[in-house]
Order: sequence, then C-alpha cells, then structure tokens
Amino acid sequence: MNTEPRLRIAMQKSGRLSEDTQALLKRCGLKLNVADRRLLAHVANMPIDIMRVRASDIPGLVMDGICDLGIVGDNTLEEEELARAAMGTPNAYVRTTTLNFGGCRFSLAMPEEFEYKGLQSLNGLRFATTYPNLLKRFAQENGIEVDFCLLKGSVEVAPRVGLADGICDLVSTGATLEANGLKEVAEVFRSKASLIQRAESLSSEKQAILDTLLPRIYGVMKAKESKYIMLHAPKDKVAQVSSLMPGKETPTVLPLAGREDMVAVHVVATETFFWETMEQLKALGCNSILVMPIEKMMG
Ligand code: PRT
Repeated sequence: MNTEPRLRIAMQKSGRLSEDTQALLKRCGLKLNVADRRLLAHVANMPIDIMRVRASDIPGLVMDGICDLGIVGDNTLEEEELARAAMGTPNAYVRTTTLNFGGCRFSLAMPEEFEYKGLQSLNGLRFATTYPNLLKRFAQENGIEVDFCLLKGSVEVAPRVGLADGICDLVSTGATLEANGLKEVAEVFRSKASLIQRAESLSSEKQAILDTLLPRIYGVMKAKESKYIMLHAPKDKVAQVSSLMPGKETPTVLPLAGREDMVAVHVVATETFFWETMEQLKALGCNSILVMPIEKMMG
C-alpha cells in the first residue's frame, strides 16, 4: 500500500462554489475526476485528495485538522468561527489567500414598503437568516438589538409569510430580493471565496506539495485578470502607445517584416483593457489590435 503523504483539500460538492473551485484546481494542472459519486477523489498526477462536502462543513473540517486546506466563502468561514468561539470550540485556521470568485454581500433587506431611516429603524425587528452569528456581531457593533430566526434556505420568503420583519442574506445581483418584493437596506459583510489552511503547521512533505500548488493558484488568478495585447503601431508613437497600456508591464517592441514605419507591440495588461483605450490606440495610427485571454502565468 502506498503510504506517501497526501494533501487533503475540502471543496463544496455541489453549489455556487463547486464549479469555480473545480475549474481552479484543473487549471492548476490537477487531474481530478469528480464526475462520479466518490466523496474523496484522488488526484491522479499529484499527491492530493479532494474531499467533496457541504460548504458549511468545510471550515470545521479544516479547523479540526481533518483537511489540510479548504476552499470556502468568507461568510461560511466567519459564521463557523463565531459559532465555535461562542461554544469554546477550537476555531483557529490560516487564510492562505482570497480567491477571485464567489463574490457576494451579506445584507439586511426589508419589504419594499418599509420606511428605512438608518440602522436605528431596524431596532427590535426580527430577521430570517442562515448566518445568525454574523448578524449578531453586526448588531452589537452598531448598537442595535435585533431578533433572528434561523432558515437554511428560501430565506427571502420569510417576511411575506409572517416569519420575520426582514431578512439578512447573501446577495449578488439583487434579482432574488427584487423578485420577492424586498430591498437591500444595509450591507453587513462582503464575502469572497478563500483558500484556508489548518492552523497547525503541515508536515514537510505536505508543505512541499502546497509550495508547488500555491504559485500555480496565484498564476491562475493572475492570468484570469490579465490579457495579452498585440498590435501594430507607428514606430514614432511607441512611447504614447506604451503609456496607454493598462498595468505596469514593459511592452515588447518587435520589427515588422518589410515595414520601416511600423513595429509590433506586445504587452501583458494586468488591468481591464477598455474599448476606449483601443479607440485611442487606433487614433494614434495603430492597427491589428488583438486582446487575448491568458491561460497560465508564472513569474
Ligand atoms: O449547502 P452548502 O452547505 O454546500 O452551502 P450553501 O447553502 O452556502 O451553498 P450555496 O451553493 O448556496 O453557496 C455557496 C457559497 O457561494 C456561499 O456561502 C457564498 O459564499 C457564495 N455565494 C456567492 C452565494 C451567492 N453568491 C448567492 N447569491 N451564495 C448564495 N447566494 C444566493 C442567496 O442566498 C440568494 O438566495 O443567491 C440568491 C441571491 O442571488 P442574486 O443574484 O439574486 O442576488
């Protein structure tokens, strides 16, 4: 039997974070087959196992040292941290990095007709929520007293059926609130997915696996935010063209076969490349302007 140490990573089995998490791991070069029903998937080409669980179980699995790493929303993570702190259960972990997906806000929302006059107008009201500890912390920090009822799903229906005055739930586009006659009145918490690690240090073998994986994760995130730009520019306009490029990378300037007046300019743009910039480049006499996605980046 192979007893080689394997890094164990917890990820959401199905739900809003599972697709992005799988895509991230695959782009990091991990060969994983999660299409079957196996809840512990072996990565074929690296000593890594993926444990596929409910998102709400991930913080506990990492805090208890069952999994070395976990990918989970900050909302779920901090809710578990606060719940455990209240019960005196160990709740330590390390946030290795914030990831660039799973973005949402945890907000208080009231029926459309409610006259919102600041946080004090919510005093004494009852809110349906999946994350009572985040809500309690916010209420304490802001000197208001609110009551809550716990709902694990369909939170938006609570005011209409008389279960609560308002809700405190995750919002991304706001469409669900609108469809249920609710309006967002205050933001409690901003969340993204995070890669977390257990507080206790990893064995040297596991640390070595993480040291290979982490630069790949950073590389995938950087590549997602970056674009490769190629264009032909008038030779005497290279300085102006370079100053229009988003990000701080130095452009590569190459000769163009048979052209004395034009050069090729290549650059990695680490910030958004707007249509307006392309129009400005065209006005400078540039042509063949290409903006391409980047798959991987390192260094
Ligand atoms: O069931 P499990 O324990 O696995 O976890 P879960 O119930 O938290 O799963 P899931 O898949 O609903 O959410 C996983 C994580 O995705 C959350 O913990 C957040 O970190 C993140 N996330 C990002 C969201 C949203 N955006 C989001 N919009 N989670 C839920 N929503 C829901 C929200 O509750 C509401 O019902 O989407 C609806 C609102 O969306 P909009 O676009 O209409 O505003």
